[in-house]
Order: sequence, then structure tokens, then C-alpha cells
Amino acid sequence: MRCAALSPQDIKISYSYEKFDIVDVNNEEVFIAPIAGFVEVAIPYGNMLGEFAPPTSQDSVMLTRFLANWPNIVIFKPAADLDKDNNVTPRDSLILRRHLAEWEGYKTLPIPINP
Ligand SMILES: [Ca+2]
Repeated sequence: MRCAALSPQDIKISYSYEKFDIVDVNNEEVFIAPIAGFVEVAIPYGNMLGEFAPPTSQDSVMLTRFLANWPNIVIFKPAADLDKDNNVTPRDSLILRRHLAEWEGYKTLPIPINP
């Protein structure tokens, strides 16, 4: 589950002197590889907390509440953009729900609109 960074403001990382590695906002290690002038960043697609764990129904609930503008719902937007259109929309929520329901064609996230 790796892709190029969506845009500079979408991903916040820092260096952990405790872990001697680059970490995300949750202090989890982030895979980064410079490739011919680009930086590849691993994104935990579907996990709204940005953790490298498979998404669950709780992630779907968080995304639904985020899209409904519930207060105090913070998600890791790059992981929620499951169709890779650089926006978090109800279509991303639909993809996550189908993934969790194990629909055919939704096993591997993300599912780009125009692959
Ligand atoms: Ca999207």
C-alpha cells in the first residue's frame, strides 16, 4: 500500500529521536523512499487514525461522521482518500464499506477512479 504523496500539506511527518526514524502524527514509523526525484510514502489506506492496521467498522464510522461534519472527528485524510481523487467524499466512504463487506473488486485499497 504505497503511493506518491498526495500533496505536501496532506502528510505531516517528523523525525523521532527516540525511534531514530521518521514518524507520522501518531509517532508511528513511516516508510519513505526517494525514487528518481520523488518521495514515496506508505499510506495506511482505510485506517482513519493513520495506523498501519487493517481498517475496521470503526474506521467506517469515523469516516461517516467526518463527512457529516460531526464535531471533534479528526481523520488521517490521505488514508481516507480511497479513490485517490485528492478529496475525501462519500464515494470514499462507499469504497471503505464495500471493502469491509468484502465485495469483489474491493479487496485491495485504494481503488483509483482512473487507474
Ligand atoms: Ca477521494
